[in-house]
Amino acid sequence: MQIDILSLFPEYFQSPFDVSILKRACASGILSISHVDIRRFSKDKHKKVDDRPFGGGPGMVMMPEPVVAAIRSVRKSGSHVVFLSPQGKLLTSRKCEELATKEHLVFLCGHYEGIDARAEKEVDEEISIGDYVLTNGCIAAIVVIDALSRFIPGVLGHPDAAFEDSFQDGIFDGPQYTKPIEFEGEKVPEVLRGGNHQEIRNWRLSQALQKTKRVRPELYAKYLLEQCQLLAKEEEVSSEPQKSNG
Ligand code: 4G0
Repeated sequence: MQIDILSLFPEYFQSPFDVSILKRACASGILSISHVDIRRFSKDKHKKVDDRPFGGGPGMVMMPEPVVAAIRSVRKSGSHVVFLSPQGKLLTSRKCEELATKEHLVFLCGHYEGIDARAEKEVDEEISIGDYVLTNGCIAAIVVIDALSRFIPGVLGHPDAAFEDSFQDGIFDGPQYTKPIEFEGEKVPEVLRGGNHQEIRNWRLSQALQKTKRVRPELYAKYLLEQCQLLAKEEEVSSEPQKSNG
């Protein structure tokens, strides 16, 4: 996958892609990340890229010319342009899965109070990583790229790993344990050491449901609803009259 990151601070992106899993993905060529400094596209002699909002208000707004020119400098047919903004659609695991199938992603990282509304015609999708404001969109872009990379084939060691993790089925994972068997008086639960895989699955599911219910009641409710709908569907299928050939 080719990724172009358009920002005012290319230096933000050095270390996150130079360690561990993302470093390997870049080195192997699965991921190819380039940086574009939006300031390069300023026509102003002082390389200005922002100005005060018409009508008044706090902060500065990014001017449309450099933003649009930066996007057009990398856009080709099949490009998908994502604008990171607290006013975008909330990022989900499903969205990451979908983004991971694109051939060319362009991330626009805004600064200040966002971008001139007329630059938004070059944007395909506005995404938020959560309901809070950051000083600029660079960290949001790093979050989205990290989360979607896990769904690109070859990035994780095991091809199913991303799909087996937390959130793919809408609830948390169960608690994990490794060595030692006893730590500060607390033992690894007996069931995990017993080797009965059905029992282990059931225990993990029950633990996961308890924690999800406690920490994220709305996720828990959604999960229960989906399970009910699945059951109802199975019921429908198994009670259908058999088709005859005559
Ligand atoms: C656009 C993303 C960009 C508009 C970017 C701010 C949080 C997120 C920015 C604004 C960001 C997020 C209207 C303040 C830059 N902050 N939650 N900051 N406004 O994904």
